[in-house]
This record gives sequence, structure tokens and C-alpha cells, in this order.
Amino acid sequence: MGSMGAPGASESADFSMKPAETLPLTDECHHYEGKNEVPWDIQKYFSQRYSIFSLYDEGVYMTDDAWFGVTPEPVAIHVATDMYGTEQQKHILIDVFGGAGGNSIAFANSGRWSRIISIERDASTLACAQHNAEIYGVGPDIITWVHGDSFEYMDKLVNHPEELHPDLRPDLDATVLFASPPWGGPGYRTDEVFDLYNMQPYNLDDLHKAYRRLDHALFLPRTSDIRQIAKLAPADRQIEVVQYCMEGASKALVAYMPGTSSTDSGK
Ligand code: MGP
Repeated sequence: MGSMGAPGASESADFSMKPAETLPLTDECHHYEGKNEVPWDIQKYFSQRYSIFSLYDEGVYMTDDAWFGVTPEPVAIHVATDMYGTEQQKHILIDVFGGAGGNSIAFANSGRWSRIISIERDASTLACAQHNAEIYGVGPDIITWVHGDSFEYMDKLVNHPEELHPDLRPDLDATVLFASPPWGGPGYRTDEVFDLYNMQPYNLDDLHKAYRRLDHALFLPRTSDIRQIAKLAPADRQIEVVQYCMEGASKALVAYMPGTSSTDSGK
């Protein structure tokens, strides 16, 4: 404990959210080498490990939960170049559900983005992402990692930017957002049309309200109800919906939603 000086300028630098240090891998982080080590419910994903991370054998780490939601690498690469490809004025990307890093790494390596801010709430998952980024040659100069809640981050970014570390306050007019949220487990596969208002724990409304200021891309189940997405188009703007396939079957769709501009009221 140091001496008790008057509250000074150094305390004012205590921002509630700031860039994360490099976090250590934990007991929750695994690099499985054989199927016999893998919990039964992720064995299917383990057999697809090279489509998920082509450099898996270089020592990719995942938490057990991350396997269900990680975007396969060819899809992540495709999305990284599709993302608002023509709007060169927008060159910063926020990945709000960073997970084990699949999408953020692809965004970084696409050359399309000058900076990526990648947010993850779980320390072990974030440690995996940082480790995996290193394997893919992606340094901290391009990805700024944040350990925290992305809804809190977005609220501060739009409404109270002064509470964020200066490195976490990108110019909103130069920024787009990508969200690959949890879908509430693989149950979505049994629905002919997936009701996005039943998605757990965040439904379409939760996501759209949090992100609407920015152009935002939502990575959603392939069976998602497109009519629910279409209703969210701002006046006179279109939403583009793209199905991403591997070996002839759709893995997921991405809805590219325009944001409300800075001159809109945001309502
Ligand atoms: P899947 O559930 O393995 O379906 O997910 P698939 O491939 O039809 O299964 P199969 O048995 O028919 O072969 C396919 C892809 O969807 C995964 O690789 C992830 O990229 C993505 N995905 C799946 N889930 C459950 C989630 C999720 O909860 N969130 C996000 N963001 N992506 C998911």
C-alpha cells in the first residue's frame, strides 16, 4: 500500500473497460490430440477440427464450450471479405463475441481492416483466442482484446465513451460490428424455421437494440426466420442475407444490417 495522497490524476486513468493483457491458458483450455481425450458431445466437432482451424496441429487451444460455436475457417475467411466490402471509409471492426478467435483471426488476416476490437467475457476462452491468434501470425498491433461484457462495452461506446480507455473508443463512423452470438445450443437444427425471438440468452431484439447505431452483421442459424430480420431494415435501406455453405450444405447465414447514421436520432 502506498501513501494516501489526495485523489489524483492517476486515478482518473482507471477506466472501467480497457485493453486486456495477454491472459494465461488455464485448465479449461485444451489442445486435444486424440478422440479418446475428447468429451463425447464435442467429438463430432473434433473430427472437423481441420475445417475449423486448418493450423489445429500447430497447437490450437479451445475451451470445451467454444467448440459448438466456433466458425469454420473457410466460412470465417469468406465473411471477413464480404463484410461491407465496398465501404472503404469503414475500416475498424468490433467482434462482440470473440470466442476462441476464429472470426477475429480471419478479419485480421483479410487485410481489409486496420483494427479489430475483439471482446470476450470468459477469461479462459480469451486466453485461447490470444494464443490461437499468435499461431496465425496475428499480433496485438491489429487485434485489441477486451475481457468483458460486450453489451456493457457497446452501451459505453455509444453513450459514455469517456468511461472507456482511449484505445477502445473508435470513431463510430469508421466502425462496423460483427456478432456471432450463442444460439442456445444445437436445438435450432430441429426447427424448420428458427424463431429469433426465442434465441437464448440474447434474442434478435436484444442484439439489434445494442448494435443498431453501427452497420452490423449477425451470424445466425441457417433456418432463421428471414421475415423477422427484414422487419428491422431502417427506412429506405436494405438488409442483405447470405447463406454460407461448406460441402454443399449451409452452415449459417449472415444478416448484414445497416446502422442508423450519426445524424439519426437512433430511435
Ligand atoms: P452445427 O450445429 O454443428 O450444425 O453447427 P451442422 O454443421 O449442420 O451439424 P451436422 O450434424 O448437420 O453436421 C454448424 C456451425 O454453426 C458451427 O460450426 C458453427 O459455426 C455454427 N454454430 C453452431 N452453434 C450451435 C452456434 C452457436 O450457438 N453460435 C454461433 N455463433 N454459431 C454456432
